[in-house]
Amino acid sequence: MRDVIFFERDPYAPIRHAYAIKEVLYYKKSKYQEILVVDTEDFGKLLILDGVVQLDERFEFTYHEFLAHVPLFAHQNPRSVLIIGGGDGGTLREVLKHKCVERVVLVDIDEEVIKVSKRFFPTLSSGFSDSRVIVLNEDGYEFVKKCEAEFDVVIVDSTDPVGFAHALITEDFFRYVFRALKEDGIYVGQTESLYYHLELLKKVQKSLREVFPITDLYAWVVPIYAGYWWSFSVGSKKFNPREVKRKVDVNTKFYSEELHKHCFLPKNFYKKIMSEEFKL
Ligand code: AG3
Repeated sequence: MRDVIFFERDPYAPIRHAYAIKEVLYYKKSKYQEILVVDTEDFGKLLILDGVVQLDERFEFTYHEFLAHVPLFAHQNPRSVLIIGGGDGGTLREVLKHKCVERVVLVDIDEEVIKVSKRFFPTLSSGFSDSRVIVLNEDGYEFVKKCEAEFDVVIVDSTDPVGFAHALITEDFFRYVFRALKEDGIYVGQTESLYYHLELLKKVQKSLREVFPITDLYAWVVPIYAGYWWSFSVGSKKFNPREVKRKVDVNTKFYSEELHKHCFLPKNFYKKIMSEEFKL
């Protein structure tokens, strides 16, 4: 069985991952994308959108824990959280671990992804039944445009920022996010690989600097994403995102106060790789 191979079709990475698969469990073209679920020998099930692996059951925690807990613990008292994308529920599951969170609005354009996750990924989608959660299937960009001083934390858990997800890394979008946040709010978004997408990352950081008084960058290793060293960009109105503001009382595999501090890029290194002259 080990010679049935799925080749990832990741058009934004100069390398292709190949997975030994056991079974194709689901395939459908939704209104927005091609959805594929396969079972593998080594990673458990994979969720694949338009040929790009979004998550695997074995290592998804590496991405979801850092995407969610870093901005939430950098905030003193996050009560209202917006997740854009994240239809698989992984980020939602982590956000809901915070007892102070009273309301989470999850806006994913594609309701099929949520349905598929409920069916094949129960360990990720468990949070959808929590009474604090409101799910909307609409365009995240358009949704944010309508919000004003509503959220403590905004998390963008999008597919690669191309196609319909590209709008989510524009300066216009960041201006709407800024307005949607309360006066001490924090934004975080997944911003691709530090190695392969550095130029894109620099552009995102530049746009964030135009909008937010505090911007920063952290990264963690996500073993299934090409480039591995995955970046998360932060825009903050008041809090220094490098500091942990509350007792870390959530149950996680990796995330901890120690790793919170560790995952931010050392200041001089951050400055160096963000400078225009620096190329990889
Ligand atoms: N969000 C997508 C991360 C980007 C993956 N890109 C890639 N491998 N080229 C993940 C969704 C999980 N909630």
